[in-house]
Amino acid sequence: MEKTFLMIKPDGVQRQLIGEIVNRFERKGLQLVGAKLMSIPTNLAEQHYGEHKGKPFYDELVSFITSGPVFAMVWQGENVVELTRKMMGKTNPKDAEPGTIRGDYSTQVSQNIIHGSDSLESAEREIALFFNQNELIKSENLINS
Ligand code: DAT
Ligand code: MG
Repeated sequence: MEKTFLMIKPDGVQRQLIGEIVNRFERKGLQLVGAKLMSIPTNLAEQHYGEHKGKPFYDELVSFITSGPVFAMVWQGENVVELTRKMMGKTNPKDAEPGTIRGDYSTQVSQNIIHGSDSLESAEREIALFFNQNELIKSENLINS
């Protein structure tokens, strides 16, 4: 079954939106298979956002994502990468539709509440960066899979 990496960023944690956001994915019928509240060390932030190194917003991005606790999660479901990107909304909350997470809770691209993997390849890479295999629930141990 397909998996993706989702992370509530420091702004979302600080604004106490963890429950609200988790609720959306649960109601949709996706399966949570790993989660932790954590602080991101700078070297992990740099690996996670490596594709953006050299861009004008890179330094701000790394300092923002390390500025406070994040809620890192792995979710599983059919077509979960594309589906959760849709539920998150466009990168810039100004372009994100109402009803999406970014569309509903954010106004600024630099504080857009949530990260989600954008492809199967990045999902695999990001899950491995943030979680050990033994921190994830195996499919055979899920009741409704
Ligand atoms: P996404 O998070 O939708 O995958 P991305 O990978 O292009 O978007 O960028 C990663 C993060 O970087 C994004 O969530 C917010 C920040 N960012 C992107 N473009 C930006 C910009 N033009 N100015 C400031 N921050 C930006
Ligand atoms: Mg991205």
